[in-house]
Amino acid sequence: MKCVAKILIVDDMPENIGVLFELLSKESYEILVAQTGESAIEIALSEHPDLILLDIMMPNGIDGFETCDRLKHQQICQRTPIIFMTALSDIEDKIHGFSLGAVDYITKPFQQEEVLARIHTHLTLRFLQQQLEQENARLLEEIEARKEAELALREANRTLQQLATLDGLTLLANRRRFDEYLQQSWRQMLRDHKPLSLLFCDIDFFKRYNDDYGHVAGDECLKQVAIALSKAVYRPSDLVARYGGEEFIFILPDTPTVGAIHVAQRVQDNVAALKLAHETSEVSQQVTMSIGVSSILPNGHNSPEQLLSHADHAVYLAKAQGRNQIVT
Ligand code: GH3
Ligand code: MG
Ligand code: MG
Ligand code: MG
Repeated sequence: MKCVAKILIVDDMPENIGVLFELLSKESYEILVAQTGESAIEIALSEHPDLILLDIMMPNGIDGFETCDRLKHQQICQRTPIIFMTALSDIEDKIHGFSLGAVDYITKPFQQEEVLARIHTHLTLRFLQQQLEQENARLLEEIEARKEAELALREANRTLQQLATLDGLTLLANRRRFDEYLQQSWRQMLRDHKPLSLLFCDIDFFKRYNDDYGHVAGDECLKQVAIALSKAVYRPSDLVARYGGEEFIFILPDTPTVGAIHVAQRVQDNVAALKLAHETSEVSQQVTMSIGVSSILPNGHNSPEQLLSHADHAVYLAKAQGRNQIVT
């Protein structure tokens, strides 16, 4: 609660102002005065009184009703309590006064104690209302801040989740993401009655590459191969993952064997285009890959594990038959 309330007395008669001034001064209110409606509005807008005592009949300019109406249409005065103090005692005038937004209506001649009591009541109500308004605004701000924090947290969680599905070296999908996506694609192809293909790609003689060029060069080679592999697919539904050390795997939903072989050929072309020297490879003097292709039409009797083991077996055959080749 404010220490000193500011009260604006509006009356055309100096003697009326004098009486009220004396009465209110005793209560140590801060007092402002105006003798016309127009000057009352001006003072109210610049001084923001906590309460206004408003005469109605003022011959020089607008009357109290008009003054009240104009004040209530100003944003800053909208909630300022206005008490009419007037000789007009007709019930119609009282009703009109309240309808314009006044909180009280006191007729002259008035009882001093009653005026003070009413002023005190309305000031208290107004201050309580202000406190509630402030608390409300504070709570709204707090809710906004919480909403923002929640959004940031969700965003951070999403980023974390994405990171948890990536391979740290190549930034391809990792094994975990591969496992998830294989199950998901399997279910989708089962529903759609569409074929699902896998490419299992393994770098030839990569152990020797590491031995010859060092582990750091080996890592660099894996990164470049990963980029070449990503460029071999175009569909958003295709996934390239790092399966393990120098092994990569493609999940190709809605793709039959022929389509999968096409992708495998692009993989070999893209890796060949890297022209990465590999002097001790028995295949060529560059980095090459052996690729196992497997396709399946998911139904109730087969499984993703079968598809995977077929691809694995196909790579094994590719290795056995001389490497740098595609086997289905
Ligand atoms: P093959 O042609 O039969 O596939 O022979 P390989 O040497 O490629 O196969 P093997 O499985 O014997 O060896 C794989 C090698 O890949 C072992 C390791 O030196 C290398 N390797 C696996 N993971 C990484 C890695 O993260 N970084 C590096 N630099 N090398 C890796
Ligand atoms: Mg008057
Ligand atoms: Mg291997
Ligand atoms: Mg290998």
